[in-house]
Formats: sequence, C-alpha cells, structure tokens
Amino acid sequence: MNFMTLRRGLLAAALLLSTTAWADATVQARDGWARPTVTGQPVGGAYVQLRNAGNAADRLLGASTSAAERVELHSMQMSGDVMRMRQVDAIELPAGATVDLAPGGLHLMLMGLKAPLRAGDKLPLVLRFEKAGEVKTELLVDNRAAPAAASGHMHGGQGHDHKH
Ligand SMILES: [Cu+2]
Repeated sequence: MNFMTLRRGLLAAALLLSTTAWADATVQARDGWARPTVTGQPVGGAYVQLRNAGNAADRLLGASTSAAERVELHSMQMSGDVMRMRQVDAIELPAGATVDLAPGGLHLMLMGLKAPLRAGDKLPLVLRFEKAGEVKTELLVDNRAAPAAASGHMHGGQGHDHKH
C-alpha cells in the first residue's frame, strides 16, 4: 500500500465516521474557462465556479491539467495601488456555498503551458478537494470581456484597474 492509497483509506474512514458525510460530499464544478495565450506565454489564468451542495465544508487543495506542467491556486489582493496575485495553499468551500474563481479574484494559474491556448480549445481539468477527492471538469478557452464589466464584484470605490 503506497502512501496515497493509505491516505485515501484514512480519509475514507474519517468520512464514514461522520454519518452523513458521504451522501453530502457533493462538490460540483461548472463553467470552467481559460484565457487564450500568445506564443511564448508560459502561464495562463483559468476560472471555474465551484459549488458545495453538501453539509460539510470542503477545500480545494489543487488542480491539474494535461495542458500545463502544474496548476497553482492564486488569489489577488490590492497592495497599495497595485493588484498583486499570490499563491494560496487552499480555497475554502463552505457548506452550501458557491465560490467563483474569476478574473480579479481567486483563480487557477496554469504554469508551464505546453502549447498556446487558443480560443475554442477544451482542456481537461482535475480539481482535487480535501473531502470530495477528485472532481473532473473542463476548461473552455474563451476570450471573455473584462471582469469588472462582466461581474459586479470588483465595482465600488477602489477605482483601480487591473488585468489578469
Ligand atoms: Cu495568478
């Protein structure tokens, strides 16, 4: 038994101990997309909507795609006048919550792209959750409008613009 198998076994045992966890461990991903990239661009932003339909909080711990060497979880924060992104260890997904990974906020960073992402491409994406385990979805490469116009989240008094 290797370490991963052992770890999964322990996880499964832990979930079985809390009576309703299995039935409620329903984490869904939808509307995954990524920005097109230009030749030579090593990284790309990717976004997806996560929903936890269960009664127990879960956490997104990581992701992977065959299109990139690895995927990082990033957040964006204002630092003075500049919007900066930084890597985070996990993205919390409270029970019953929907969390949008979207431009200007939490997102996935595809690191080490193997080829430029072209509009219309579909990339397989595997999301790894602490409790729900692996959730498979897809990223559609799509040239979407600027985030501030598309979602109300970043509106307000900040008055700063950023691109990511
Ligand atoms: Cu990023």
